[in-house]
Amino acid sequence: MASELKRQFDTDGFCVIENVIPADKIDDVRKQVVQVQSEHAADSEEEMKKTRSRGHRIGNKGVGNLRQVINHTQSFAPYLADRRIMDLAEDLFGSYVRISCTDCVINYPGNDRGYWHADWPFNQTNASHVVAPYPDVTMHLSTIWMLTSFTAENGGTLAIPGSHRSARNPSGGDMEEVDRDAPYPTEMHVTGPAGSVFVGDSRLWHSVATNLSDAPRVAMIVRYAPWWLNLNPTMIGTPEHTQMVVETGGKNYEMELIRPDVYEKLPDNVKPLYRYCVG
Ligand SMILES: O=C(O)CCC(=O)C(=O)O
Repeated sequence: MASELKRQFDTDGFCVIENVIPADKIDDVRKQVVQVQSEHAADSEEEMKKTRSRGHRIGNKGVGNLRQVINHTQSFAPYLADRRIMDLAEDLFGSYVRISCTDCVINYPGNDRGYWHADWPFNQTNASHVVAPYPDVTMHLSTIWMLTSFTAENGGTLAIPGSHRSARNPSGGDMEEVDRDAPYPTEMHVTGPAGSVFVGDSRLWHSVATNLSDAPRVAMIVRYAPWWLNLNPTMIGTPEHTQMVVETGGKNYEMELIRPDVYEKLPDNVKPLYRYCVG
């Protein structure tokens, strides 16, 4: 099983791992995430204005967001170090893996389709990004946690299998042959039952799909990074973030530190993943 996931990941640039959040826990996790998002999203927007940051998902009408959702609910924490995810991460990065993003996203019915992009540090619209052409190396893992089932109808993420091997991506709008806003011939929806986790190479071209159902599609975005990837430009308050994002008036993927009281209560196998960003 583990090697089959790795084979899919290597070939397609992603795989889907089922039952990461057990069936008897998924409803509670989803309810808690939806609740804290509705309670704290406005504060988070205010904070973004104060730090003069423009965030990452602005422009996607109909998508609610809350960054570092783990500061508000830890209901999903027991599953963050799932052995199948960690095996993939450690196979690629070795020891000392870090979690570099724990956000939630809620795609409401009728939300806008997004543009083709790869995730930080490959999204060319971000103030800090790896300049194309990229070497063929997995530098970051993007995972999307399905807190409701993902289907084609409710906007399961659109992905282009194999695109992770490309030395560039269309996010900057400068690839003559690819329109970042248009359907792509080999695009597909990533689907899976609630509790599944999509694990992708952050270079994979993907996009937010429109939710055509009548219920919100709820998910978490969790990223896993090797110790050697410099995350400082994404961390509000660091000199690199100030220099590269605030002073340029740019936008970036951004994260907040984990509160010490939250960190202390995390499961022992999850603490090492956040140890670098407690404050
Ligand atoms: O919510 C989705 O389906 C995709 C999210 C996404 O594109 C991202 O977080 O970069």
